[in-house]
Amino acid sequence: MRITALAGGIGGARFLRGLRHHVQQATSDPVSGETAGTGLTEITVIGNTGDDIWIHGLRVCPDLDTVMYTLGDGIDPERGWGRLDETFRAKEELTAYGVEPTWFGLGDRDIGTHLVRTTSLNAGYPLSSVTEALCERWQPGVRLIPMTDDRAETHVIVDDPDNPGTDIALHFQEWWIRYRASLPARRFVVVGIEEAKPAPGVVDALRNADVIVFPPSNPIVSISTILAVPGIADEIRATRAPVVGVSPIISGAPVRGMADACLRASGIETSAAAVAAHYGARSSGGLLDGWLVDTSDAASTPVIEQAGITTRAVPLLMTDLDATAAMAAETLGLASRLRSTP
Ligand code: FO1
Repeated sequence: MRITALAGGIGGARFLRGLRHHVQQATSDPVSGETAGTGLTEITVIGNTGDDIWIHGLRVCPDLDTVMYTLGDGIDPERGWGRLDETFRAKEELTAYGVEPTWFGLGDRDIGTHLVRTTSLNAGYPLSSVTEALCERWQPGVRLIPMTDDRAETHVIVDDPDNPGTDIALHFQEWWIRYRASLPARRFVVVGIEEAKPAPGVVDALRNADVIVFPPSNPIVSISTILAVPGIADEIRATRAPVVGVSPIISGAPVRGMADACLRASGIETSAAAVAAHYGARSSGGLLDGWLVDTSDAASTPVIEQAGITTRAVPLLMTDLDATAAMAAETLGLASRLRSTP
C-alpha cells in the first residue's frame, strides 16, 4: 500500500507521526483491508521547500527539517521546529558581531544539518539526494522528497513599514519570524516556481499512490506552494488514488501558527469549509475527494458535501500521538470508503 502525503512544517509533521504510528500498528492494511504482511505500507512525503532560506551562507530547509526531526525524534517538541537539547552559542556570537539577521533562531545542533546540506549542495548534489542522505541518520520511517530540486522561495509583498505606501518583498521567514505575520500581506510570490520541476520521485509517488493525503499544514504557504510546482496539481487530478485532506482550521482558527494571516492575504475565509473549497472537489476540476473537519465544525459538513467533497467530522486536535494516529485512521478509513464507492 503506498500512501503519499504533501507536507509543510509543524502541523504536517505532527500528523505524519500519527500516520506512521497508525500504519505500524495496523494488523491489516489500513486502506485495502488486506491482512498485514501482504504488502508493506510505504509512506512518501513530498515536502514544501518554499520556506527555504540562505542564512549566514547556510541553506536552511525549515519544512524538510521539521518533518525529518519530528519523525526522527530529534525535534524540540515545545517549539515544534529545530533540535532537541539545542543551544544558540553561534547565534550569540554572530549577534555580538552585529551580524544580521539576528531575528532567525539558528541553533548549534541545527547548524550541523545545514553545514552538511550546504557542503553537499555546493558539491553539486541535488536537494533530493541531500535530503535522502540526511534521512539516513534520522530514519524517519517515510521517504522524504522535496517538492523540487530547483529554487522556489516564498516571498511576501507587504507595505514597507519604513516607507508606507510602497510595496516591498520580504522573505517568508522574515515576515513569519521577525514580524510574526503582523504586516498585512498583499500577496505571496514564490520566486522561481514557474521554472521549477518536480523532484525525482515526486511524479511517481503521486501517479502510483493508493491514497494521497493533504495533512493539516498551512494551506497557502505549504500545501498550495507544493501544488504550484508545475505538474504536481495535474498529477493529483489525474491519479486513480482517492485524495483526502485534513482541515488545519478548527472553529474558525488555526490551532498553531498563523495560517489565518496567510488565508486572509489570499482572500480566503479562515474556516474548514473555505479551505476545502480552496483545494476544490476533484469531481469539478479541483483536488479533493474527501475532507476531515473537526467535530466542532460538523455543521459545515453539508455545504462541503454539496461542493462534491465527501466530508467527515472527527476530533482533529493533535494533542498527542494517539490523537494524531486516530486522525490518520479516520483519513485512511475515508480513503478506503472512497475507493470502494465508484
Ligand atoms: N520559527 C520561529 O518562530 N522563530 C525562529 O527563530 C525559527 C527558526 C527556525 C530555524 C530553523 C528551522 O528549521 C525553523 C525555524 N523556525 C523558526 C520555524 C520556521 O520559521 C517555520 O517552521 C516554517 O518555516 C513555517 O512552517
